[in-house]
Amino acid sequence: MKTFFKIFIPIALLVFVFVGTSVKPATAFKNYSNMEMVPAGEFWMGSAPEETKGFKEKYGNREPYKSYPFEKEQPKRKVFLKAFLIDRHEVTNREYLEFVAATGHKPPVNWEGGSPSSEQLDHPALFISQPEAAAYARWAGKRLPTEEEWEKAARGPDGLIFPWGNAFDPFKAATAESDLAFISGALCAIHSGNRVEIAPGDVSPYGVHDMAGNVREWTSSASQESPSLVVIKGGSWVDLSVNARAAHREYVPRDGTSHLIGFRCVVDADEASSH
Ligand SMILES: [Ca+2]
Repeated sequence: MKTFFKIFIPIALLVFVFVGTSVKPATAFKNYSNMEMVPAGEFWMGSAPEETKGFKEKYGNREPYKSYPFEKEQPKRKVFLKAFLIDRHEVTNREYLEFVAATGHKPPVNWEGGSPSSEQLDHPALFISQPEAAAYARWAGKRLPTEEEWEKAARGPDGLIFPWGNAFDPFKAATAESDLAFISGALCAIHSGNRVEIAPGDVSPYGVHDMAGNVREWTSSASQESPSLVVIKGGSWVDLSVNARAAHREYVPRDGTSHLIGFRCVVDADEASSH
């Protein structure tokens, strides 16, 4: 019996140590270095009627804007948010690859052979559903932004229509109305979008890039009427300037994936400062 315990106890300890060390939370080393601070405070959310009037006149008679509910952006109202950090750019394939490698999560379908090409590394991660984007965010110690957080990060406290100001400028963001020389890379690579931060002027008052254009982005905000639908924000390189407005919103099925939808993450400022 004594011999049994002599052998059993060390083996049991070994098993305990092995199991104990292998069951780690599936969370990456928290890295907030590529994030920008959005301070606590009120911001102007939504649109005033006079701000949508021109866009409605210009686009309201053509598909797909005939049914776009401009009036649902109203009223323009003040909303208070706590301080948070937000990713400076859309999550890239390089960043998503770390998640896939660490967790075994399935890679996006535009990665041939299960890995992004070298050209895709600094382009936004695409073909990812909203729950998958949320899983990446949890792994990274972050979360998806609410619609309110996304909109504040895009337009600043004073309610700018676009991240850079109130007038559209085709040389600033990657949209369908942009300077062609500047989005031609995306036109040649329709499943990859543009390299993040390549649009020189698509920068918000908080230093956040690509919120008007490049690819649309998931939020954590669901539709009140249809919880399977969630809000996506921002335009893309195939969208017109009307979509590039910070107040623009669309509802899409949360389990859908698209070559036009990427995402970025946020973290509460007090949580980030505790690490
Ligand atoms: Ca974007």
